[in-house]
Amino acid sequence: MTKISPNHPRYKSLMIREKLVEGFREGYVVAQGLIAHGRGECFDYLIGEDTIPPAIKSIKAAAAALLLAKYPVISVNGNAAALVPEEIVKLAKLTNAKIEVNLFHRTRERELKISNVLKSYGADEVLGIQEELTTIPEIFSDRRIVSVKGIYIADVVLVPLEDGDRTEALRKLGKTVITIDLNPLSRTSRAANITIVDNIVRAVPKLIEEVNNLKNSTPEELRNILKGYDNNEVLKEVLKHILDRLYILSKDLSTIS
Ligand code: PTJ
Repeated sequence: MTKISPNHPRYKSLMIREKLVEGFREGYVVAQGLIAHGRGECFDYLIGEDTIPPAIKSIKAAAAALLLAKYPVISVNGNAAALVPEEIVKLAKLTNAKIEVNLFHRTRERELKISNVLKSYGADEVLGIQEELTTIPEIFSDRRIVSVKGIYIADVVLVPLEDGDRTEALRKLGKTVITIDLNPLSRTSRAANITIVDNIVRAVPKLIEEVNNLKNSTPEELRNILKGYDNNEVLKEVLKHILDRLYILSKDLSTIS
């Protein structure tokens, strides 16, 4: 790992990159994942590299949906495994969710490596590896291959850093789809029921916190949170946040931290 001084002004961001590069060297992050992260970083700059108010609304709705779910599943790809493996395992335990490895660039070797990473952080079971698999319709990538014990029967699926195709297909199957995606304009962001526009490294710990806050709420209270949530409105708020921020910066660049 490259040695980065904690005094470097972009220390946090550089450390996130290092985790992905490490995953790439270990063979479970794909090169395309590094490019995808670069796109994410660009949007992170635009929102101000912080969890913004619309994302907090989405995190609350996501926590409510996970707590109400009968069969929640967290889908994990290479980038998610590199950036938040411990937090994914923690969130799964808290919400009784299954963890399933589901890859766009699917290889047996990567599946096994990702499963081992998650197990090293305490996951008891990782689906998508050796149990029976099936396919879901209308997806033109290997992401159509899902576990019959996981995504196939899930009612709520958390799919961080996803591609639009599968989000749309999962919605058509009647599932509630939660995503984490820094790009508020992506097809996934627009197709999901709940989109958390935030960096996965900030969003998952905050989601864990919110699940802990809400875990003693009644189903009625949780349903009310979901009733009051409108994903389109949230995405518009994100765009407005970016516009306002850029407007302020266009007047005075010194306000950037
Ligand atoms: O591990 P695999 O084989 O399943 O492949 C994973 C990648 C990420 C390569 C694959 O899913 C892919 O190509 O994804 P996309 O279509 O590039 O979409 C990734 C989305 O995640 C983009 O909209 C990015 O802006 C966003 N993104 C990237 N890094 C982060 C992020 N969102 C939140 N947090 C991040 N750190």
